[in-house]
Amino acid sequence: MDKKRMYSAAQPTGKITIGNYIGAISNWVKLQHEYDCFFAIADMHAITIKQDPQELRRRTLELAALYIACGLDPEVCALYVQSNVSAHAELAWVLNTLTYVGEMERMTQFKDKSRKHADNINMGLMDYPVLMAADILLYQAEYVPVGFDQKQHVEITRDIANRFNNRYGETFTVPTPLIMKSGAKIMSLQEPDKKMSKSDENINAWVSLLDDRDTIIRKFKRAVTDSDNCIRAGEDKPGITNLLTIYSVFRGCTVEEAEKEFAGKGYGDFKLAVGETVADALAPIQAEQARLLADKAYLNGVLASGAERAFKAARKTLSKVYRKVGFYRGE
Ligand code: AQP
Repeated sequence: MDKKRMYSAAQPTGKITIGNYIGAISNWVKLQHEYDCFFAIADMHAITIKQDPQELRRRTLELAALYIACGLDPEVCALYVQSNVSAHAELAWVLNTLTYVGEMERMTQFKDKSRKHADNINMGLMDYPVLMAADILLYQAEYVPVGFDQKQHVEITRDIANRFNNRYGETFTVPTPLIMKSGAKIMSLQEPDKKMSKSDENINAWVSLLDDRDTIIRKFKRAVTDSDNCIRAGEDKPGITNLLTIYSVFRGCTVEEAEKEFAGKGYGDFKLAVGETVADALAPIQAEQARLLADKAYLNGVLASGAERAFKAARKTLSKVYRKVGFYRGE
């Protein structure tokens, strides 16, 4: 039986954090053999915020190397750069005509980013969810593994897909967001009621996959917790809960097991252990990324064949869409 399709992506903006890793990339690695996977580097989404062109190019290649270093196998899944497959932009245009301005204005990420980038509330920022809908629907993906923050965007993708299918006949698979029970929302180390975000200006709020050992340990030592000195998870303890979640993912245990391991210990020892565990787990990923970046020809080859595979799948959907909406293709 054919494998079910899966699509996901991350933006080459800033430094990929352990939030992106836990909420998204590490799950892609686990699921890659079970599904027919397309994983993109979302550079077209990235430019909805001002980017330095040279940096964007550099970060795109770095993210490709990081995907592979984290365990994605380019022989198994299609790894490619979003802008290399023009069908993403083409389908987004059609889907724009089925999307209402009011819906886009209500999107949480749009509201957050408009506040953060008040000097650059561009159409692309508002249209971000429609481009994301195009990304997903092009591949007829059944599942989209994302962190909690992207759930709303997958839901609007479902609405747009249903709207298209109702108006023009069955065309798109309606996708389901795949959100893991644990780790779908890793919180800021400085404000544990806020999502960890790679564009957070406070560098102590996030840990990058590429931070060195000392930096990682220092950031965890500074993590904001609470004053009752009891290591347990709970809604009343967002800081400690976040650290327990991070520890359990990198240690490969459950949160309950982590709670038992640290029962009776102080916060200082606990934070140090979290920092050391994360640093130990990231060291081989960092070494592998550096090794891959030294072989640009290999990375270019991976991205070219990934784009070719993506293009083939995308073209099929786009032709169908163009036919359904009535675009003249020569008769
Ligand atoms: N804190 C998080 N916890 C769990 N998952 C997360 N993701 C992001 N932050 C967390 C998931 O990572 C994937 C890729 O995210 P993205 O690159 O598309 O950007 P984003 O969701 O906007 O993440 P950031 O880090 O907050 O980026 P910036 O600061 O550039 O906006 C997605 O699946 C996301 O859910």
